[in-house]
Amino acid sequence: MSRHDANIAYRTCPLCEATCGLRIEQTHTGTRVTGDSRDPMSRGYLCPKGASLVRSDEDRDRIEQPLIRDRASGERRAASWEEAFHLIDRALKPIREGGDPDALAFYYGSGIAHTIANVYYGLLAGSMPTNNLFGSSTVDQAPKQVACALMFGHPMSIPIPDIDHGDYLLILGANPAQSNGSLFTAPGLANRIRRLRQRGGRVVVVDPRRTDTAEIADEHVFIRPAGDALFLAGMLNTLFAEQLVNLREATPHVESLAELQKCLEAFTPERVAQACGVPAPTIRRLARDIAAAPSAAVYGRLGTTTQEFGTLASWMIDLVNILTGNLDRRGGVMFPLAAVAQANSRLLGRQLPHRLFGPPTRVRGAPSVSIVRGFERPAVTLAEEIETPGRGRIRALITVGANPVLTRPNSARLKHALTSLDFMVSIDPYLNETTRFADVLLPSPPDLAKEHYPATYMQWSTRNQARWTPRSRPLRENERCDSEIYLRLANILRGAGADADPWDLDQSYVESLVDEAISQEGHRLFGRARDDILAQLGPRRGVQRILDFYLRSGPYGDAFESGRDGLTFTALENATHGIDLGPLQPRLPEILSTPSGKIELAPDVLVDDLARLSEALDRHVDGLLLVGRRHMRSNNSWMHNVDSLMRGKDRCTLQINPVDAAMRGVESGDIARVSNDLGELLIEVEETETIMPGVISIPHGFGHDDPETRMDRAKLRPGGNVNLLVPDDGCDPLSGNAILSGVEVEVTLAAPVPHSSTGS
Ligand SMILES: Nc1nc2c(c(=O)[nH]1)N[C@H]1C(S)=C(S)[C@@H](COP(=O)(O)OP(=O)(O)OC[C@H]3O[C@@H](n4cnc5c(=O)[nH]c(N)nc54)[C@H](O)[C@@H]3O)O[C@H]1N2
Ligand SMILES: Nc1nc2c(c(=O)[nH]1)N[C@H]1C(S)=C(S)[C@@H](COP(=O)(O)OP(=O)(O)OC[C@H]3O[C@@H](n4cnc5c(=O)[nH]c(N)nc54)[C@H](O)[C@@H]3O)O[C@H]1N2
Ligand code: SF4
Ligand SMILES: [Mo]
Repeated sequence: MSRHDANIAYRTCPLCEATCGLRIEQTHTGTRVTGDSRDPMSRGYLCPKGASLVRSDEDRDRIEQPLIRDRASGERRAASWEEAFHLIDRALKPIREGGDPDALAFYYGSGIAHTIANVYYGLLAGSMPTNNLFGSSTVDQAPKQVACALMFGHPMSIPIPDIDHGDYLLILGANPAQSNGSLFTAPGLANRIRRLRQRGGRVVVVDPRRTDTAEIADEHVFIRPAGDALFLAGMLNTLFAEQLVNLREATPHVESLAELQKCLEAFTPERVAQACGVPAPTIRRLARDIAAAPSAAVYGRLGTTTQEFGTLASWMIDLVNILTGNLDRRGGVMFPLAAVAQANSRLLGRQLPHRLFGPPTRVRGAPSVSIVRGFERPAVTLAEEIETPGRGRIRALITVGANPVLTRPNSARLKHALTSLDFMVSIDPYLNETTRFADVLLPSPPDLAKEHYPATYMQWSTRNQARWTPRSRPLRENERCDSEIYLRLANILRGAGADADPWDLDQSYVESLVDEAISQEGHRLFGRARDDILAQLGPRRGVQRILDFYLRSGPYGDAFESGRDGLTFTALENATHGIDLGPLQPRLPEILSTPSGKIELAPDVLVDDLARLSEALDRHVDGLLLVGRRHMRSNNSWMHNVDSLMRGKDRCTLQINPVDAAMRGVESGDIARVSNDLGELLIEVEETETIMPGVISIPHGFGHDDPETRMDRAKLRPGGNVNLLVPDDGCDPLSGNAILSGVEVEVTLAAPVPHSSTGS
């Protein structure tokens, strides 16, 4: 089928990390979205969100042109793009010229990775001299990136399960049957898990909830929230004690094995069992099973990172992979090699040791970490950096694809802090709980009007592939492409003004990419003529030209050498269903860029943090511990305005074990009050045996009761905002990541279910 069939468009679904191939067909009854059966990765798989992409795009509550808010009256009005950009320029001038660069802050949300223009130009706009760079990375995966940077040298060097060839998979704190996977691009992950088992393999899920993923696994093991590092330490201890360590191919590449063994000596399975909630014999058995499996992979995700021992747990997950000889090995965990901007490859130049830690934050001295680009400050420190007077106080904020009022801990505090800003700009298609504080809201266009390439997620894909998505429809008169929005904003921030040509900045950006490559020893383009490369990049501009540059200079590219085979943007453009670049291949030692050039098994900062872990061994908890969950039909705080996804029963419920429910006098259907020192929340009770006693679960992203927003359907079923209960004063001390899991709360009856008094 040609790309140019007027009624059919193919595109990569931008809504989650699975990056499924979609087929979008205009029929006489409307638009139909199905899975692209010829996509080399997803092979026809799609989920209800992908199937609702057109509905989401056509949502009448989406903002179509810039909105300006009048501070005095609070009224909002639609404005032209020109007026909006000129207002931003005027309002930011005193901040830009005030001699305090930290007065300007950025907050990048999860929306950023789903648009290719965000990945390049959004960050370009953010490359200002401010230290106040924030984002959802530090309510999410920062600990994993910090652990991998310390062990392997680069924060993008995250080994992922080679699931299609593996014999054993241990999953901790992830529920891909609902989330479709994260830091692990493998569309239809639940089907891949089923196939692994059909091949005779084994899948074990370790989670305080018996999740949908656990339902399709061989075994489920309950674990206390934040117990993972202790549990994994017990497994590692077993591997050493029972002489099961077998590094296989990694043997010549590791450093500090003896130190590692020593620092884990105290964490015997018997010693950790009580605190992590997993019996010692189970810990030993799982360690033995992994060591004995022909190949095995341990995969941990959100539940293992958004907790007080996030970096330790992330480290230990890969230690189990390494010590059982499963790193960089078929069927184990492997490092992908993406076609575009694989930042950790020596093919793209000498890999210098990565500077991971930046200056600590101003108010509480929390770490800032370089995990994507620039040093990111922990999201949990955003409110205090706005509230606390002095040099460096945030006075202006730019948010991009983010809704931190609902997604960041201590929502009430952030909401209040936002009212004290001098100026706020948001780039987002919705007037939501956060963007309603913006003085100017710039709407990103709907997905079908966007070009796309999932550059970020291909760095964590279980098979190497490349797939380009052209616009499925042209931009409408009022719409501006993301590239233009960011480039104009970047011009303003640089002092070039609202009228400067955005494409001049694009030109100088591409020139800087070429200059960097040709001057970097070891890069495929080292020593090449700048003009020759720029000429070959030809008349394209924007993300297409940047992608052409990265593809051609990347590991599969033609290196701009005539007559040489290799990937180019043109080749990709012609491949309607994408280009399959094959299964993952071993990358040791090419991937390593630590100071020693080896895998650092026992980095000092991690070993030192074990003292904190030891203190958790004897901790006693009185209350219930809160964890989250995700549902296939939701997407963090957004997509709750799409009817087709919101059908069915309420999903924002309090899941509680019947034993705990009985002790607190609540039952299914009651409205419970969930509370702690920080706040309280009223929410419907759902009793279920699938949750561990002592633990409750509430999903995040709800609480759509703010009358100032424009998400009318979401408001009909607002749900409660769990982040009213999650404190922002703590964080994982190594990565600065938020602690979302394991927050202590109490549950009491607020209002009984109407029928309970009649005894039904
Ligand atoms: N308690 C608790 N809190 C959590 C979590 C949890 O599990 N429990 N999960 C955490 C995690 S993992 C994350 S990633 C964060 C997410 O936190 P956020 O990134 O703050 O939240 P999202 O709801 O994903 O916000 C995405 C925003 O992008 C906008 N958007 C959609 N499409 C586009 C587009 O094309 N362009 C632009 N510019 N914007 C777009 C949406 O309207 C929405 O406002 O939440 C975190 N918060
Ligand atoms: N449908 C849908 N898909 C999504 C999203 C969405 O909102 N909806 N969000 C996207 C985003 S931003 C992300 S980051 C990914 C996340 O993808 P996943 O990592 O799969 O996230 P969750 O589905 O929240 O699963 C986390 C699991 O951790 C468990 N857990 C909580 N605390 C602990 C703990 O201390 N230890 C252990 N072992 N487990 C624990 C929870 O019970 C839950 O089952 O999903 C992405 N995909
Ligand atoms: S799984 Fe993710 S990428 Fe695939 S269709 Fe659903 S939302 Fe889109
Ligand atoms: Mo996330």
